[in-house]
Amino acid sequence: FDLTDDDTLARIDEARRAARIAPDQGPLTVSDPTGEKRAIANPATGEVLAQVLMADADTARRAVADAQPWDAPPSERARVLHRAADLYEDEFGAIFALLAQEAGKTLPDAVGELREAVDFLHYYASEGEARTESPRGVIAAISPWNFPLAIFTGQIAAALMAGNAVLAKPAEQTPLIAGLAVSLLHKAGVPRTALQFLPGDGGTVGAALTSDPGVNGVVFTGSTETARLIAQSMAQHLAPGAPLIAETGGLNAMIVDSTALPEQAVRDIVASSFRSAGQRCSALRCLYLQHDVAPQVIEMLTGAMDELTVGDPWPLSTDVGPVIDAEAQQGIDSYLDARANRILHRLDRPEGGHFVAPTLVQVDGIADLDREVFGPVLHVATYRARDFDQVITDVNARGYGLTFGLHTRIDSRVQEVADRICVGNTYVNRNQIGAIVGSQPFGGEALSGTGPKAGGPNYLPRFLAPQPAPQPASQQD
Ligand code: TXE
Repeated sequence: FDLTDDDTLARIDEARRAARIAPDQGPLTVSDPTGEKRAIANPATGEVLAQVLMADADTARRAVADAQPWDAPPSERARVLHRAADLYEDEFGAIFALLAQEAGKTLPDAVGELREAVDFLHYYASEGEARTESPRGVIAAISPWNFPLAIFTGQIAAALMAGNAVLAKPAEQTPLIAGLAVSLLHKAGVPRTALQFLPGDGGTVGAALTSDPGVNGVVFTGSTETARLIAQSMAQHLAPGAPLIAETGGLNAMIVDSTALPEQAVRDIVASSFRSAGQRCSALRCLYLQHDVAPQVIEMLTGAMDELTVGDPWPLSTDVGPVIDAEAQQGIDSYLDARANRILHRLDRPEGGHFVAPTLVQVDGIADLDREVFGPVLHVATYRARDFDQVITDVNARGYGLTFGLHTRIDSRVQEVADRICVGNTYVNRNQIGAIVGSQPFGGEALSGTGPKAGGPNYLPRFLAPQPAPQPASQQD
């Protein structure tokens, strides 16, 4: 989608206006599902989009009992997933409408997300076609709301392509877009017993899945705290060896040194911190500016922030949409209230909706960040040239390991950072934004995840049963 082309924009607008939301979508496969309805509201306007039946623990247990691995040759599974990718593209209007209305995504973010979901389907289909190992069996896929299509689809596509049965539990906030994805996968030919859809609460459906001995592995993306709970539950209830493939949060830093090109750095800082309203696990949270360029960069940065339009993500002019819900908004507000005397710059907040205005907060360093603030809040520290090594040490010591950015024109510094920084993804002189399926696999280290990286060659094999160790050749005389 070329968003600079007026005809394309008109076509998108017409398609998303025509999209109809299924009013009461719920679990798609279990017969007579039980649970309670939940109102799903647009985070920018408060408008209720649908009442969705959220599965309960009993429904989740019945889904596990019904699950059957996808017993088709890999070439057939690949064909179906490629076809699903085509169906996703055909449904762009409904997908963009839901990404805006349910998840608060601007159109450029929604386009990027659809692209990523489609790429995951094609990539895992191609990666898995030649694999002959057996599936693990039944995989629970538990996903967050911030990439409700791309992460949701990526997890499912890898697990399905390996031949597993998948129980897909989307985040509480985004069951509509996830339900649309599952219905497109079914339409493409994924059997309903191999892909079941279980919208529901983490503490009930998520917990029921991760403690059901019928589950053979869990793929999870979300917060580090939830990953810990899931690991504990699996250790207690699942067979030994059932894998947990987890991608979790980050406290991502960037260094801008005095040789960096300031215009480029500022453009990348704004994109890395405020795009998707800062609700990306890869987002820049702590910016280190070399002391002598700090005043200039901060002035340019506050100027660039003033150019951002914050508001309902539906109009094309919006750069920063809402955060996901009232709880997220209140959490960020109280975090900022407690740091009111350290705020360097803050935009105005639009009326209504769950908006948080992009904000700069002064800190001494990453050690001051006591948690991941999942919103458009950027912390800024300065450092002196002689302390460069210490900055890297501090970032590593903070314990997360997802992304790191560096703006410099000194080649030896790039190598030094690459050798020392402990993160999954490093970005040099460009914006620190997520994955490119197939060419830039994405995933974290330490508190940020277990690996392997999504969108890379080591991911899908984790969904296959380990091969028995080769027997030593017997001695024959
Ligand atoms: O997470 P939560 P959220 C991270 C990001 C941030 C978080 C935001 O850094 O920290 O995700 O997503 C379910 N047993 N990443 O707030 O609350 C819950 O219902 C089983 C990292 O949604 O952890 C939801 O479906 N499941 C990233 C899912 O877990 C439970 C990319 C996530 O919820 C549960 C995107 C329980 N006890 C976001 N409790 C990356 N590293 O790639 C909750 N859930």
